Parts: sequence; C-alpha cells; structure tokens
Amino acid sequence: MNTNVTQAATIIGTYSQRMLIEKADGQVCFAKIKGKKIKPVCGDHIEVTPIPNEDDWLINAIKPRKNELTRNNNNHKREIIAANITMIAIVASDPPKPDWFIVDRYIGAAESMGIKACVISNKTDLDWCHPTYLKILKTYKQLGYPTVECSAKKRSNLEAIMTLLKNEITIFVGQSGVGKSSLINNIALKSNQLTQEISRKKNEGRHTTVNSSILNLKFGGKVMDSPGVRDYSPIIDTVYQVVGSFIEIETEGAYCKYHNCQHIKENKCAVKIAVKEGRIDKRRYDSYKRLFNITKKNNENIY
Ligand SMILES: Nc1nc2c(ncn2[C@@H]2O[C@H](COP(=O)(O)OP(=O)(O)OP(=O)(O)O)[C@@H](O)[C@H]2O)c(=O)[nH]1
Ligand SMILES: [Mg+2]
Ligand SMILES: [Zn+2]
Repeated sequence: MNTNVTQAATIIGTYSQRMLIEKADGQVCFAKIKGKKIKPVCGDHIEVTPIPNEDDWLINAIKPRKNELTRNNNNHKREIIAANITMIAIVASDPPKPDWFIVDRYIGAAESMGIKACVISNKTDLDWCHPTYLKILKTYKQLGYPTVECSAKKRSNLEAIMTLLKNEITIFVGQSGVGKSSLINNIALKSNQLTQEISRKKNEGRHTTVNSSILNLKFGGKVMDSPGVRDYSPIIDTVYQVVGSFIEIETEGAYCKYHNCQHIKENKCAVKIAVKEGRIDKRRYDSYKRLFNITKKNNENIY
C-alpha cells in the first residue's frame, strides 16, 4: 500500500478521543485529528492519510459542509451536532408528555437548513391515540410534513419509516424516552464491530444515547441517533429566521399590510387574520410567538 495517498472518508461516529470513519473504499476504521483546529462532526466528509505503523488514520481536512445542525449545549455554547444531513425525523410519543414546541423548533431548523422534515409518532401500542394528540399530528401532515404512526415495541409500521428515509441521511431527534434508539435498532443494520467494542468497553448500562453514530438503513439511506436533551433547542439567530421556520406564517405573511410585518402587534396583519379565521393553527402561531420572543430576547442580550 502506498502510505502517502490521501483518501476520502466520512465521519460515522464521534468519541472523546477518536473518530470512527468510513473510507470511500468501504473500510471502517478509527482516525485521529491533526491539530486542534479541526473539529469534525458526524456526517463530515474528510480527507485522511495513513499513519505509519499504526492502525489509526489521520484526519487532515474537513471538506466544506452542505449544512450543519447546531444547538446550544449545557454551557450555552454553540455546538454542531451533525453535518451534511438531508432530513430531520422528529420522534414524538406519549409518554413522555409531548412537547410540541420542540417539534416546531426542529421543523424550523430543517426549514432554515433547506432540508426535509418528518414527524414519527412512536408507541402506538400504548393508548396515546387521544384526540388532541392526533389533531396536532394532523396539522403537521396538512402543512406537508410526512407523519408516520408506529411502534418500535410491536415493530408495526416500520416499513413506512424506511420508505420515508430511503436514500436520505436522517438524524433522529426528540425528547428523551420517545424511542429514537429503539426505532433505529429496528430499522438499521447492526452497528459495526468497532462501535460495539467501544460500547462494551465503556460498559454503558444506561440506555440513554451519549455518543453519536451513523448507521446504514436496511433498505438504503443512513440514520443518525442523537441524545434527547430536555432543553434542546436548535439555534435561531434572527427573528426573520423565525418567520422562515413556520412555512404557513411565511406564506400568509406576503399579504400583510407592512412588508416587514412581524405578525405580533401590527394592524392589518394577514397572519393574525388567518389565525382568527382558523386557516392557521392557533397552537402553531403560539409557538411562533414564543420562539419570536425568545430569539428577540437573545439578540437583546448580545447587543
Ligand atoms: N410501549 C412502548 N415502549 C417503547 C417503544 N419504543 C421504545 N419504548 C421504550 O421507551 C423507553 C425509551 O426508549 P429509547 O429508545 O431509549 O428512547 P430514546 O428516544 O432513544 O431516549 P434518549 O436516548 O434518552 O434520548 C425504553 O424503555 C423503551 O423500551 C414502543 O414502541 N412502545
Ligand atoms: Mg437514545
Ligand atoms: Zn403580519
């Protein structure tokens, strides 16, 4: 083997010290990072070179990202959790008590990244099919976001998820305990041996997902798990981005009297009229106002 060759690879797992990579030739192996400036995340396309006399490869560079999913970590610092994804699958269930504001925020993140979003409703085996829950799911469907009702436990309707995710690079997000990892276990091919070894060594008895990794789906496509953080919030920088996060509000906003209408206090606001007339869902509008106020407050704190 020529040890000077640079190869293309993708980050498929991140651990504290090393990265798990899949090289263009299909080989899965570990890699180290060259220097401290390079901070690869799952989904990154990278360039690697072999390290003489070592099994690990060396990550020399990250190729430009098509997109990034970001959030504020526990220290309120911006953290990139994945790159180059094509779909966000938001998992909801009851229990835990659904927080639809989180679903709205993730959908907003997908809209601002210009990628697809879908809502996966898990645990149909439990008696969650109460009218409010189903009504809310329907609002997402009517907006054009595909929804799937399924049960990881009973393995029901999992084909529908696989059809939806076929050939996409999807990240599963949602509250802790909704069943993201359980669903992934059922639809993805078993993680490769290297990943299993690490999990065994760390002896993580806990079920909660800690590290992120990308797995191949049984019918094509890739899926990435993510830890469900209670306070997870994708980053939204400006109030204009908030408008773009709610497609129905953005569309209706074209008819407001003022072109820069923020749909909060203004007169002759088409959005507020549409809410009154029931053409825009009141709950979604309330989410919009909540996110608008949070974003505005964050900006005031910055400047
Ligand atoms: N009844 C029922 N329980 C489920 C189903 N799917 C998952 N669970 C249970 O829900 C709990 C949480 O499942 P996980 O898959 O760990 O949830 P998660 O979303 O990955 O949670 P985090 O990693 O903490 O974000 C576990 O006890 C699962 O057994 C389902 O379809 N029906
Ligand atoms: Mg999990
Ligand atoms: Zn308006």
